Amino acid sequence: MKITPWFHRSLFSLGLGVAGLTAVADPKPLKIGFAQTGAESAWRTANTESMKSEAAKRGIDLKFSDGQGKQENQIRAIRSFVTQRVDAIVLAPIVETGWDPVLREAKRAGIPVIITDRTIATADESLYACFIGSDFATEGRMVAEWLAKNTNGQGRIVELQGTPGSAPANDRRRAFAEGIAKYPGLQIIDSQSGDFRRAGGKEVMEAFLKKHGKDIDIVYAHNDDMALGAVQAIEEAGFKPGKEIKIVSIDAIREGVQAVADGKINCVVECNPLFGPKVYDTVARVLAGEKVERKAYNKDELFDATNAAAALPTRQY
Ligand code: GZL
Repeated sequence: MKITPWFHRSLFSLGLGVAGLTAVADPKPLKIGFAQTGAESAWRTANTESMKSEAAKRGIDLKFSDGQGKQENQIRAIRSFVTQRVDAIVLAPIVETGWDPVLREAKRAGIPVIITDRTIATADESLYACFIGSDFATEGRMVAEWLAKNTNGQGRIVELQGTPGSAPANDRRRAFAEGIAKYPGLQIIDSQSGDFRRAGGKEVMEAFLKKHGKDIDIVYAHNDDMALGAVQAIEEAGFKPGKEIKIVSIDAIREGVQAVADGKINCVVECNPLFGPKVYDTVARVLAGEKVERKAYNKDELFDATNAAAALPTRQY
């Protein structure tokens, strides 16, 4: 039976070394393996920065792996963390499915797993301790409601989807479609993945403009990087983004909120990436054997012309 590290550390921190009440060296730093999705967007960069800087602040020995957008790289990283006998594993899963076998290996090794950022689909809930991230379905609904209110329920929509198979792409697509279903005047006329990348958003928008031209009233982008790529494509095609073609998006990265203040994007719903502190607090509680909430959702707010400029000075990512 693996003695949980908290037991080691609390003894050391209380100065109760193996030989009883003797002065002992600092406890071994907590060793955490973090399998990050990749580096596809400004959101991801901010999330990585939050995880790395907070680990440094807390003296955590963070084993960081950049999955470079491939699930097999993340699975390989988790196996390596198990071999290194880390105290806990944090996974930001690029896609929803295919995790059970490697998470079973971590479970057999007695290493707790925290899922962050994107959810996974599994029948075996014991494979991970909890989820920390945003509620993508709520984000999709918030964008749909804003559109219904600000376009009196009329408009032909093209959709820039996120990474195929990822929870944010699946949930944002489904919830948005459900949200606009009540308004028959709001129709999605085309939908394609830009893989959450700025270049992807630009390329797909260029193709949409060639195919649909002036028939496009609205762009729904699953993240700001693709929305900003679409802004570029729309301007290069001679249209006015935010005016002739409305744009709504999710993430609320600084550049996205700035584009709202500049009138080029009409609405962004926040998806806060700065949850490093929350992750490490939760890891400590899990290692201490505490019961933690199964899903801990971050608070997300909406920015449009009424509040974007005022929000800019305090935006942290
Ligand atoms: C959402 C996150 C998504 C962001 C994108 O939590 O997984 O991936 O919306 C990022 O910007 O690439």
